[in-house]
Formats: sequence, C-alpha cells, structure tokens
Amino acid sequence: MKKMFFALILTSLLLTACGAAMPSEVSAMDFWARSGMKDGNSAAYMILQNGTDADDELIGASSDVAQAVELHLSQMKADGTMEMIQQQLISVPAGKAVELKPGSYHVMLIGLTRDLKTGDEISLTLKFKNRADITLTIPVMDAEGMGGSGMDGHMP
Ligand SMILES: [Cu+2]
Repeated sequence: MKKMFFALILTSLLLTACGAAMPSEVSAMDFWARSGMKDGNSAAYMILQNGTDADDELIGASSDVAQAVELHLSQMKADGTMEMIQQQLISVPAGKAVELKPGSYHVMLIGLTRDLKTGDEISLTLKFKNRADITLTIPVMDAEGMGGSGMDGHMP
C-alpha cells in the first residue's frame, strides 16, 4: 500500500515537471510563406508543436490569398525528381513537433490571388481535428534567399 502511495506521488511530480516544460496546447512557430506571383503557386512552412498528451491532426487550411489551399508532402522519386502528394491530414502526435519545410510537408497555396512579395504578410487559418482553428499572420520571404530553389516545384 505504501509503495503504491509513493508511486502516485512520483507520477504526479513527473506530470508537473512535463507540464511546466511544454506549452499545453497545439501551437505553430517559425512560420513563413514563399514569395510568388499572382496566379502562380506558393507554400507556407512552420513547426507544429503538440504540447498536449493527446494526438491531433492538421486536417486542412485556408487563406484569402489563394484559390485553393492543400496539405502536401514533397518526396524524392526513384528517378531523383521531386513529386508532391496531396495529404488528407498531417499527424501532430502528442508531445511531438512536426516540421513543415521545403522538400517535405507544406501547406500549398494554389492560384495566388495577388503577388506575394518579401515583407508582405498573409493570413492563414489552420484546421485541426480535435481543437479550434488557429489563424496565423505569416511573413512572406524570398524563395531564393531561403535556398528553396524550386525543390517543391513551386517555382516556374
Ligand atoms: Cu505542394
């Protein structure tokens, strides 16, 4: 009986320590969007952090700067070229961080309604399976400067 009591105290101490170290929410950080021309495509990148003890999923996104917004995964094909595969969701497991970056997962902005230039800001709303939407104000950065060089096939 005594052993069990100590085990309970230890567990609650550990939980307290974890709670203090991590944000207790799903949050986005280090976000940026690739510059692009009206009618062309662009992409948004970020790190999604799940500070909760429950798995979640990014299930979609929306923005008024694009006619369509999709979740994509870029990956290398056997012949060495990159392809983009539309994703129904991007998993954000409990206590984990998922990086959306050039050459990997990204939020694809298809059919830009205006030019996106370095220094601009766009609004992007992320939809999750298990929580409220998150709307981000995302800075636009120069694609060349970020070393992306068309890895995702977003550049002409
Ligand atoms: Cu894409």
